[in-house]
Amino acid sequence: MKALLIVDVQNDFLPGGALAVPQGDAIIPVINNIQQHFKLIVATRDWHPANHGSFASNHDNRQVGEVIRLHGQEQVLWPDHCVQGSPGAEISPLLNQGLINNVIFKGSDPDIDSYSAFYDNGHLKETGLHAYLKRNGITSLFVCGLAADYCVYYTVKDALLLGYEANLLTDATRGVNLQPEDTEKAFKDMEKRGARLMTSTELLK
Ligand code: VGL
Ligand code: ZN
Repeated sequence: MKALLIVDVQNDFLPGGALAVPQGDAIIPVINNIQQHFKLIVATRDWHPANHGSFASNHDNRQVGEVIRLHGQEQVLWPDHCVQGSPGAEISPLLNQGLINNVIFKGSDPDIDSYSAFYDNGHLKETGLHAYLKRNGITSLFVCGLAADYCVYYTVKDALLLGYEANLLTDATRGVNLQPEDTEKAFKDMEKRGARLMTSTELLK
């Protein structure tokens, strides 16, 4: 059984948002177009408290893009984004949400970030996604959303570690590209680890 996993298509990751992914909005019609081909759809939301340790604003003399150690984990510092209850944390109103069966919230612990939809960045706690997918007999995942070089990348890596067949929908994701090649590198690494890269057109064939 297959499922579609829509990662963090939230206002703050879209043009005009606090942590806008270049051309992030281009993926929304692509995702809307494929949803009806899945019987199970799960969305994730980045869901940070205002005091989250990934926000540069919560550290003295630190800039966005710097890497620090946060409770033993390497942590890129970000602008404040997806603050719980804020408009930026809402799923984009342009995304069709009528077919979404479950929403997984992640990143709520101020002490550790959670790029992956399955675990925090230290692999210490599960989000509940794996249990939900198992309960529903899902063995194959089709992953799309934002950002290709962070939350989508970490989600696909964990999906493979957990034994799912992982498919990345390459035209339904975009990257932040703090470094210009980051998305390309993430695509290559996912493929090397066993993910299948395909476009939505190939999926619909
Ligand atoms: C993300 C950076 C910080 C993402 C979330 O959704 O890819 N990236 N928080
Ligand atoms: Zn975040």
